Amino acid sequence: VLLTAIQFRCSKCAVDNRLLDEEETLAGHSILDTLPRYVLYDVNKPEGFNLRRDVFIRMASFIHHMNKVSDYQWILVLPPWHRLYHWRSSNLVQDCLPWSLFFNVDSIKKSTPVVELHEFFQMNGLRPLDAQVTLQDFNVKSFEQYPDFSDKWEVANCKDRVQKEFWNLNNLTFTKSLCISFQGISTLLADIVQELQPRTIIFDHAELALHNYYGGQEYWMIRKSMQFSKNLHEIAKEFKNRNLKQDYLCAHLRRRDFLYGHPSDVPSINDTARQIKEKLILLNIKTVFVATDTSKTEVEELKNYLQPYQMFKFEADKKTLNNFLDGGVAIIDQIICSQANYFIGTSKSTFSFRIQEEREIFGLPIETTFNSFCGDNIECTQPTKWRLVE
Ligand code: GFB
Repeated sequence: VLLTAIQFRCSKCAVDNRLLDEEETLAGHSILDTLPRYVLYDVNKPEGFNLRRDVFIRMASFIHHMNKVSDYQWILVLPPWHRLYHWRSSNLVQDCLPWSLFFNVDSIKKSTPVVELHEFFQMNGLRPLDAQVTLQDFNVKSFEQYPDFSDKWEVANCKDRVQKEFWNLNNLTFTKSLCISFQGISTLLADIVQELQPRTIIFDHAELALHNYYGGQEYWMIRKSMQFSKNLHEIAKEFKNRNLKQDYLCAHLRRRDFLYGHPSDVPSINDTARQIKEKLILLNIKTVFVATDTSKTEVEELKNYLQPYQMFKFEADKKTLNNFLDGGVAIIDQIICSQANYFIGTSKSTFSFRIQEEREIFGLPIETTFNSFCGDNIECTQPTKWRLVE
């Protein structure tokens, strides 16, 4: 896995220069008609890792739909993880990372036909993609005047800049490029494919396509297949064996941009400690694991406030950070939180939502899972309980 990750850098993406011969025929049909077709996608740049995991589920649903309604076999190309805004270690190269660095791709493949981008290149060669579709909202003004929630799409003038180079790959080109105003669920993308008849297509701003049925059977089937990689599980296990042999509560404190993005959901450090202590007393637990994106100073401050309780935080050593990067360290935090006796997350954080889902998959009692911090002096509502559906 590591080797794949290290070898897989944008500049070195292995591209098979051999183009399939269009003229090659099989029983009168182009041989290309017998080959699988591919959907690639990308997401709005500033979006974080855990929203992107959700967009994958929507696109996987779409691929399932395509494989039901189309004569061709459709495969989803996993978009490489590329320079996310929240990955703050500036000394690390965090470009074009394969999913196998973070996920057990074999497990994903059991639920959905997917390939990594470099596998797609091996099959497609340098052939330009048949279509690039940039999804965009319908005009918001008209939406306010005439609220219209119907599913719809139409080819339109491009509102914003169209992405010329995905993931810094100048060898990924397109035969045609268009913008489509889109409102609806991800299976509606099938109508666009039906219209364009591409063999290969890339959707940009795939986050605009919504879930067919959020929290339904298909959602959970795909979600369950998104297991983290064995290497990351192993590191989390070692940390737990060393530090968390007893019952522990996990607190996910999302701070940084949430401090101004969602100020009423983020308590002060002092009040965070108060809310944690209240639970520790109630549950008779003595140990806290903290997952957070905040500064070392605030972590130390929290540790002091939490005394006499023991507080642990995962600190990656150099080797772990170099191998698994900021994304891997965040996942290790999530794994440890998903196995805690009790979890308190940050309201509205998709990082916390994904931990809650993982705990549902493990079948942990719901009262230990769907809890979040409240802002200072605010009586807040607790998170919606999205229960697993088999
Ligand atoms: O995952 P994410 O989409 O969750 O983005 P939100 C937050 C990122 O911050 C994570 C880091 O993917 C990590 O890289 N991070 C947050 C953490 N909490 C932790 C933690 O406990 N441990 C570690 N190691 N890293 C959304 C963003 O964030 O917030 C949107 O996706 C937007 O782009 C919005 O900024 C306001 O849902 O919390």
